[in-house]
Amino acid sequence: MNKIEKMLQVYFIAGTQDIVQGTLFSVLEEALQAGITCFQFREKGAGSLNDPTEIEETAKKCQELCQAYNVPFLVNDNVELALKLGADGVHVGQSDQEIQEVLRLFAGKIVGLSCETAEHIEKANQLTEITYYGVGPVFGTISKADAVQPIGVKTLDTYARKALKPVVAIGGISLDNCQEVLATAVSGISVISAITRAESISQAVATLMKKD
Ligand code: TZP
Ligand code: MG
Repeated sequence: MNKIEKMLQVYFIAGTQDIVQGTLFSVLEEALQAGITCFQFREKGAGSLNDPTEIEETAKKCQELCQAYNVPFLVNDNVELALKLGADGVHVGQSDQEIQEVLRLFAGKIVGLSCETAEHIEKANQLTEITYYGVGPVFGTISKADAVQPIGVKTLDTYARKALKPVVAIGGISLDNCQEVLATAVSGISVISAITRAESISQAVATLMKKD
């Protein structure tokens, strides 16, 4: 397993809108203590913060927590914020800022791209600088209102085999279904609710961890 594959093992994504118990910081700290391998700050959707200063301060505090645990800190979509904070990288979707431009701005840093179709994977395969692909949604999700139709584990496996970069699976992954996801060609799993809504964050992280 290389460094990027290791980073993708238990990839936690969250913003303040995802928190049902405690605060984003308390949940993130507990997840870091439990051994998450990457964190993406994603302040987005219903209930998310609007004030840019508040968003920046929240992101900065998350970044400091990640630094204390030596875990990569990535920012979703907001390229400007990621650059301002000196984040370890950025994760963008197909309809966010043009990927070629993002790669130019984040040369030498981590750049993740969401891929939902075989065409997305084929196009991404032509851009050697992309670090990893986020593929899904694998299952139905409660955390993204505009998520596209789930692809299921079989298609996930097909896409992960087509991919020339490590793949992290996303969307509706739970403690009950994670083993079938881990049995595919993915390097790891990314989750929001499986951690933010966990009864025990430490047990959740341990269950989601791919055994090597
Ligand atoms: N992109 C595709 S599904 C999704 C995102 C950000 C949400 C994943 O959240 P959950 O709670 O792990 O299904
Ligand atoms: Mg996006």
